[in-house]
Amino acid sequence: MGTSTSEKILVIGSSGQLGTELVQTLRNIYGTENIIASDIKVTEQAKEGPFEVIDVLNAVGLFDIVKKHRVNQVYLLAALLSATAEKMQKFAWELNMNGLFNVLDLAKEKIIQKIYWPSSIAVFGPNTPKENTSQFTIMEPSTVYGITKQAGERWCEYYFNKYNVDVRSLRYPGLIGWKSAPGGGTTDYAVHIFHDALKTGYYECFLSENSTLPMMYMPDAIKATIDIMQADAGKIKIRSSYNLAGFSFSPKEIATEIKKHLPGFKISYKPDTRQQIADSWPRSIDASHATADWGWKPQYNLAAMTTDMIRNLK
Ligand code: AKB
Repeated sequence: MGTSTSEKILVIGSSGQLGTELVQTLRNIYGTENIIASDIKVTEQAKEGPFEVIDVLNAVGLFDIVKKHRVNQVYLLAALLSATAEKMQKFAWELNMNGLFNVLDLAKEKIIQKIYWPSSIAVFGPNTPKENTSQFTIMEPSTVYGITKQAGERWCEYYFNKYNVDVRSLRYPGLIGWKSAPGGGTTDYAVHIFHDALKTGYYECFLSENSTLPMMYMPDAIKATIDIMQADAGKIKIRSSYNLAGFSFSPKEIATEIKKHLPGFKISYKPDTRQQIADSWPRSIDASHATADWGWKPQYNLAAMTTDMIRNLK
């Protein structure tokens, strides 16, 4: 499958929650041989197509792989997420920032032509207005992860303005999918809840029942990512990162939705350190700039996502 293309795309951190599905979609669009998956160690993905072991902190190793495959686009997904970054603060800064610099510098030197780099709702903080949070507002993130994403956004914009680097970015909400497991995030509960509901009929949630957060179903996240990367450069008016919205819900609301499919399902709440992170983030996001600039429109809501998750996980 695939169309003939001049694109050679390297996905760094390809075996994670987003990368697993993104690589499959990119391969369907551009052809398996044109998508090089890569991670810090060999994973099952190595059996499915081109795969390289890459430590994004090793700039020379990264350059060698880019040259070897004549890569012209990089999707940089390797990062520590919010909960893990709180436990490994200095390493999170090193990985999330220096990894980005190594890729931005490849584009500055015109070795690659285009970069995708994910940001997050974690760029917002406790002083940010919580409802329908706008693109341009108070940010002041209070987590290590949020600080790295905020700084990263500024650097992306700087490299675009100063060196004309074509870098594109989205502020993902919590991502929910059935094909791959999340790792180290605060929104991970929204995936775990489905697995436990189907396996044991019970889930103990690490956030409190009314912690409403912005979320998105994976097919929408993949579509947004491909859409922004395929848009004409002139349409990308924001070179820090775009707000992106799917739908918002609390643990109580998703539990109620799951009960419509699995009436015996039970949930209890035992908030841990991740509660403080969730409390610092917006409850809903205004994505009107993404809609106006490159046509963003989500397909899924809470009910449609829940039905699809249960159908597939069953
Ligand atoms: C996390 O919870 O850390 C991530 C995110 C919202 O960026 N899913």
